[in-house]
Amino acid sequence: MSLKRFSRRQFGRIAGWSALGMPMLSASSGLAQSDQATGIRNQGASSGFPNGFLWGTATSAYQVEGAVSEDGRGPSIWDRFCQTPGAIADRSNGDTATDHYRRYKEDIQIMKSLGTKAYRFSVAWPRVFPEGTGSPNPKGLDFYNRLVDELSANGITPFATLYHWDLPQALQDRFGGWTSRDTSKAFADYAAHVTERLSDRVKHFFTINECSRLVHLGHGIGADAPGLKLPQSGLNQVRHHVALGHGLAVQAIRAHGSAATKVGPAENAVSCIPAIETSADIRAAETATRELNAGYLTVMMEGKYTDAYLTRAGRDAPKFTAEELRIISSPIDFVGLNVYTPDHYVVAADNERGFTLLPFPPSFPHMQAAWLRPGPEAIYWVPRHVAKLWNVKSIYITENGTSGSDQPAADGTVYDVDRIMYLRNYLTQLQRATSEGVPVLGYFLWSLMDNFEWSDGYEQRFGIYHVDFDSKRRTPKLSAAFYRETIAKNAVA
Ligand code: GBH
Repeated sequence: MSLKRFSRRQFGRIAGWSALGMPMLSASSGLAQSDQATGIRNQGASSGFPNGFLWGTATSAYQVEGAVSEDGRGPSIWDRFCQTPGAIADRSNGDTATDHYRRYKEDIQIMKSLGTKAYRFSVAWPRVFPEGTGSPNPKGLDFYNRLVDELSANGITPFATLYHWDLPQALQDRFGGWTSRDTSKAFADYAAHVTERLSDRVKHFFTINECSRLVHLGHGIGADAPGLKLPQSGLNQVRHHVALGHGLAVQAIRAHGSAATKVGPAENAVSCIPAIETSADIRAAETATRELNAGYLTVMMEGKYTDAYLTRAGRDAPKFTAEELRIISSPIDFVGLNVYTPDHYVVAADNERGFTLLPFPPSFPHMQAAWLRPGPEAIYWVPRHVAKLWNVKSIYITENGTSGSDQPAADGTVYDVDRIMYLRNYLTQLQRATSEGVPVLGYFLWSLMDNFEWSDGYEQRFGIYHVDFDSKRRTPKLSAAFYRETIAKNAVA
């Protein structure tokens, strides 16, 4: 559907742009505009993204839905974790979040007003199986049926993530969650159930969001649910079970989905950036990418743990079978990559590993969140490394974005030029990637709107729409206008 079908007033009202006082777009803005006087071309064809590049936004169930006791949903490990004193910065939880469960229609109009053609959401396992396994709760899937139908009716393609960290608490209690391979199997059964019912309309499924974070923060340092601090051997075993869960789910989705169903992971790969663009540093960064993701993307793509990974783990290495490695490396259709920050700048080195990871100097800048160092070239290098290392032909950027200080100005608007700075630089690097042939097919901005930011509660706002968490009112930030303009031009605005 084109923007032209709305009158300016209608469009402004739906999108909330009038509140922002934003001038509306000219009718067809796909073309390069040039300054008559200077002849300088602004955003010419050479700066554009490929035709059909898929622009979207992303959210996850526990971060936006709220309605945690509605329609038979069972508790998740995040409901429980939020009750732990000191776990959440502002002592909040996702009980109401952004109330997306009830306001999804309004949110879909927001997506539409941005011009996005795709939406990545996650399915809450405890809505579908309140006890994790056993009898499904039909009302749980009803919500996703309504959501998917409403998206389709508005010309927005649904991309579903099956696990964005909200494990049914019952599985934590029964099996110790991901410390047991019973959870990997339960995940596959749940994945089969969901794909059987949604894959007539949903063609793209992501298995697990960011294995690395749920393993390390959830089971290593205890900063995320379930809040465990396992010894290295236990942690390595959890990592293996999570990878196994991914592989079993890939097989279940293939077996139960309609013919056109496509599946892949959504991973926050450890990002390794060549310090200087020399062939030696680039090679070193590739090697580092393969090694530092050994328990995640590398084993999924290669079906084996690298020798260096197993040697380093020594006696703490995970226990696994050859059959499990085959399952973990079941063929996938695409790789989803969440890219936020450069994890390491890398130089070539004459050592056993072939690389050295450089420390970040204290003056290296960061965004509102201390962990989020802006390094726009990460979104160029991560997909390039993944495409090159494993000959991947289809990549989606499944998340990218930043939190900001986001203080509304006197007129109520958030003029988030910090977020615009961040997005503009990352998208410029992404455009470099696509123009060089790195096969990135689409981009999902994190996030559509401010939401429950895990252990940071509501203190970190990642949305391009501001949410007033009392009234749940959504208001576009200036970055929403930036994104809308970028989408309309199919080039960085
Ligand atoms: C993603 O994680 C998540 O998928 C998404 O749900 C989340 O809202 C979004 O990004 C924004 O955070 O221990 O303090 O050093 C992002 C990757 C990697 C970010 C680990 C936080 C550690 C923070 N995360 N990182 S800290």
